[in-house]
Amino acid sequence: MTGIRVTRIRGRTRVALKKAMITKAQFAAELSARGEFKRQEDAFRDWVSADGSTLYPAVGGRYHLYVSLACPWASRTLIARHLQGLEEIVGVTVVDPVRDERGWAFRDGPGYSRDPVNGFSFLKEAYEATDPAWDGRVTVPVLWDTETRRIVNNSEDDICRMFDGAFRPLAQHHIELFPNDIARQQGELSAFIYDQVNNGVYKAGFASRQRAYEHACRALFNALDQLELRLMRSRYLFGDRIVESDWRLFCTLIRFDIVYYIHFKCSLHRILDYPNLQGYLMDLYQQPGIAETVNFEHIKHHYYMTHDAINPMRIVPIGPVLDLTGAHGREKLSAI
Ligand SMILES: N[C@@H](CCC(=O)N[C@@H](CS)C(=O)NCC(=O)O)C(=O)O
Repeated sequence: MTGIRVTRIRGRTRVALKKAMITKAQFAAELSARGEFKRQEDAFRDWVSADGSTLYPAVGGRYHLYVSLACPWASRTLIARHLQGLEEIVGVTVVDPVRDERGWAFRDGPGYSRDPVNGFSFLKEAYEATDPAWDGRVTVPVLWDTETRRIVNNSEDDICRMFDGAFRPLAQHHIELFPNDIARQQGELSAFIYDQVNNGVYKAGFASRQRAYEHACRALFNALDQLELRLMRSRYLFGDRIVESDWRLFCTLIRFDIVYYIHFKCSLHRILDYPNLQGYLMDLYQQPGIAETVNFEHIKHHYYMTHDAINPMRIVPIGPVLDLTGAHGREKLSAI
């Protein structure tokens, strides 16, 4: 298919470019021929170890986390860091939520700052320092090693596991985010949530064809329907304990009504329309220290002002009004 259509109207030749060809898709390099968003793989997967068995021993003050508070993946690492009491052990720098074609940047602003560790202006400098030939998309989160001056890992799944595991001896307290007795079921549920929900909203939002969008969106709401049912009788995904899968789901739910419903057209229902998911979201939001990791200004400004293919005028909606601080009534499920 050329993307150019030639028609004859009253003897005159009319050449029309197909809209999809002249409109640049968001992250065009990660689109299939069918217009489906195919997320790039995480590139850096080295491991911090408690016992010094890798190049990166767990040492307080050595590693630094670069995050965006807008990003659901990065936010999960921030939550894991908080839950394990690693605030004094692993430093954090937050990037400017609004990103242009130069990628994530360090600037001073409300809730974000310049880079005190390396003095980088852009996060891509960390990628280039680690791999001079890097030409993929520069993403957050990044776990940086101040000693070897390179990225250890840019996969949020790995970083959460390291915070739960290798850093445990340094942690102020410990919450079991990956309990052994449910390892298999948790792995399966997390993979499902990743594919259908965490990445599902992106597959809907970045699709460049109607069919791809509808397919992703229906899969997403099918998954939300299943989770709504699961949470009808269970306070959290695995009973009364809050595990990593819950925080994984939380990071998408908290952005859903204010961003994904509108910006990514995930518009069959709001989370507010699901009584169990909404109560569960409020319950998690009200856990100690969690609301402090959520910055709605960063979230809204990032999505609405960064994806110019989706929202070229960069207008940030004033709503919706969310109240996540009221009574959620989920405690009663704990008593069962
Ligand atoms: N590591 C994550 C993806 C991380 C990611 O894509 N982060 C986004 C922010 S939410 C990012 O940094 N995007 C770069 C950009 O927008 O150019 C995964 O593979 O699931």
